[in-house]
Amino acid sequence: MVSQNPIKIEDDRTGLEIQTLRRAILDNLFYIQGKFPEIATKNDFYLALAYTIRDRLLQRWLNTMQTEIKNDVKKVCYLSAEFLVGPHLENNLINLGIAEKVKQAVTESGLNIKELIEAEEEPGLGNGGLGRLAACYMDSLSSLEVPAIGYGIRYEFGIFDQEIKDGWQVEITDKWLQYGNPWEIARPEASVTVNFGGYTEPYTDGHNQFHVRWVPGYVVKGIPYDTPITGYKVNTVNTMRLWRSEACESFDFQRFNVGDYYGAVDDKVNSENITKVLYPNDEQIEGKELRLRQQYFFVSCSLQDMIRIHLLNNPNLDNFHEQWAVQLNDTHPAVAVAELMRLLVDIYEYEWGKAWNIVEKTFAYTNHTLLPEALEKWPIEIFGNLLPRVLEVIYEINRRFLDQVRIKFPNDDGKISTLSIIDESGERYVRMAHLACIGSHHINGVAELHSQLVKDTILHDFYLLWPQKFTNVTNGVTPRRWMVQSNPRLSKLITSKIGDGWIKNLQELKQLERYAEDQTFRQQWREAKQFVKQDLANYIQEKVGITVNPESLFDVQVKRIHEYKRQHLNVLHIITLYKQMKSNPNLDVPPRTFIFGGKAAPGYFMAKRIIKFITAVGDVVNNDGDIGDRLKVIFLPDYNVTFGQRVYPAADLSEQISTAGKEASGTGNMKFSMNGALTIGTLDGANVEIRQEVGEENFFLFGLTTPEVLTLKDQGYVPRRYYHSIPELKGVLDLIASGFFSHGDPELFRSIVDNLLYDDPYLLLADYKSYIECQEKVSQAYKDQENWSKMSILNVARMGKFSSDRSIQDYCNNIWNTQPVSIELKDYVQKEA
Ligand code: NBX
Repeated sequence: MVSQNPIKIEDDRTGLEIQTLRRAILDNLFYIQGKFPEIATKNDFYLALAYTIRDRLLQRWLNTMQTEIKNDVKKVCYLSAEFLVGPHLENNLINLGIAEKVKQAVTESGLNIKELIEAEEEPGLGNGGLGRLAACYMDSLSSLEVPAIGYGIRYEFGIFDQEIKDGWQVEITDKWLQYGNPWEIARPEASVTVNFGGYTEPYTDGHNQFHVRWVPGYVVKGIPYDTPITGYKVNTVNTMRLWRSEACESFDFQRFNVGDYYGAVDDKVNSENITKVLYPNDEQIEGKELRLRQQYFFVSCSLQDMIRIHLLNNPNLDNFHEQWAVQLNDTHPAVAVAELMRLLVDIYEYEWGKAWNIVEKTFAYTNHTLLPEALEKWPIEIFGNLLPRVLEVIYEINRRFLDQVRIKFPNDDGKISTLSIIDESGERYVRMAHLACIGSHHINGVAELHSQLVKDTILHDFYLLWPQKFTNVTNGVTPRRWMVQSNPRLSKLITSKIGDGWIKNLQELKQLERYAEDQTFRQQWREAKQFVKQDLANYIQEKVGITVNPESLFDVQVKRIHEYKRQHLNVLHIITLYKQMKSNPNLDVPPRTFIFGGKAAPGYFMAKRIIKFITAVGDVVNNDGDIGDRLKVIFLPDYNVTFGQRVYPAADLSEQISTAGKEASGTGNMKFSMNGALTIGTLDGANVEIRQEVGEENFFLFGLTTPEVLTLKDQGYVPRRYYHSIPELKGVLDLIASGFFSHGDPELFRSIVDNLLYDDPYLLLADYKSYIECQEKVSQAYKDQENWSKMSILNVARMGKFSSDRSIQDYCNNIWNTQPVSIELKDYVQKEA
């Protein structure tokens, strides 16, 4: 090969001069989109700009990959079935530190940067908190220069788009890829194959060694698609590597040759189905075989990929655990424990004990839920038919594990049955959390309270066995996306006082505390809030055609719709307030706008009915002339990352009202508070720690504590007692039951009312009084705007702990034992032939 000019980090192609940027946008429009500006669509311009930005991060990206492979440093692998990354363009502009220049170039080209940013379709590759957490962690890993790969699934259809028709949720297919994805690069050369079905058979090799061979029923190909994850103002650009499934040609051809054309096509369809669609259930398992296929597919692809990369620099896999820290994001990838054993023992011919030693030191497991209905378990039948060899490996892991249990707890059959990977209490199941615990060196919950409950309840017997494995890492969120990007006004105001160090080190926000006493600053603080509230009011007008008062208290609850999150408790308060206003027109409370957003799992009856309940109450309240703009109830359809960026900054009040002990952590709670909203919340999940940090006087606390919830349930909870003893509550429930919010139809919300009166598993009625009283305090407090601003400033000033940078630092120090590596930028020079 001949020597060539180097590919420079910046040159006439990739430079950052305004003219160079303008030329690049035009070039990409022409050479990639094949369009002149005259006929280009908004999406064409967006793509042209996106490619322009991608070109400007490629050197950093490739240098990061090369450094990590060459230096053979320990890498973090975040294994997650979901990555809810949100739109890339603006985030990359901010992280690369080129937002201003690019804006200028775009504007001078006669384009509107805001419009182009908004043209990006967000990749909805997750359900909610768990998937979004993975995205915040990827941002922090890069920003902290920790070598990392995020491995997951490239769903062709992500979380459904939500429309509201006649007040009900309607699901629409999410076609995020239809106009092209400029951020990903396919790497078909790094494809791998994954076995499914078939049977196993023993054999002895040439050295008389006994082995097992898996003869698969069919084989699927996994193709990696890489997306760059930039860090904030560092050279590190890590990779998110998502797998797409495809049929293996070789298998097609076998059938093709015998004339079974449709059979061959069938294989293709079945193989490609694996990564077709994200399961839209959160906190509710669906024991569908296809879901297990998804899990095993991406786990096997990812482990094979790690092994391939490892063997580029190492003679064997003996030191695999010294080079890779693999984090299991909940149990969705827990089959990795058995799969790595299988690869080591069957393919690389490791002796079992030696292989297990590697496996145990490789994995760590994060638990995200205590809800029994969310704990993954697979019927043995399904598991064994789909993954016969993996099930054998699990049996052997279990056999050896139970021998250990017998030593620790002699003659205790109870312990055997509670700890076993196999649930044998009825139909037999594989318990994925047990596999994850046994195969991991650390197990963590996602907030202090949650980690304690993990030890006390669902994994109690594992805790007795291995107390040293258990730890806590409180969740965090990235201040780049959730402050700098979503709330530029507030961010600039903060920076004008304390400099911009807080963006990398969120604890520096502490310096804001003294400005809480500064009247001029408080005024500026309110102006920043008012600006985004007006913006949201305009958006509401445009989206749902309702005029809201931008001066009213914006009371916001956005999150997945779930009974344990108690959106319907919020509605009980709205109805209470409505009734009070109707009977006392002069009631002295500040006007409020209640804003809801969130998707319900398509098969979750109660969640869907709660959406209808919210919109129905809104229909009555919003159209009541006596009420005017003192009370509005808005359900904004299609809550997603993009909409989150709009709503968190505009909130005055953040609703974090789950039943104590049910929300593992919550992360929306953090996003609100770091944007200056005050929280009304229970002592649940990370609320406990947020309140600790911001100070109890700056947090609206209500409701039962976790021990009180448990005691009340133990004693036999009778919700009707509350109904009969609290006249206000009775009035509210009777009004709903009368059909007042359903055009006289008492049936529509009967399921909600009856559920509350006769079961109320999430204790709404028990917490009602305390919630209403607390809301009255909120109303009183809002009247004193000066003091409200002080509380708001103190909230932001004290949120340093909840940066995902702190969480990632905790993982690095206490679980992964990994170090940052700074990336040196080098022009790429081709070697002489
Ligand atoms: O994970 C959430 C918890 O509910 C939150 O409290 C927590 O803050 C967050 C991050 O730790 N869990 C969650 O979002 N789960 C899912 O989305 C989910 C998705 C699929 C599934 C089960 C749960 N099969």
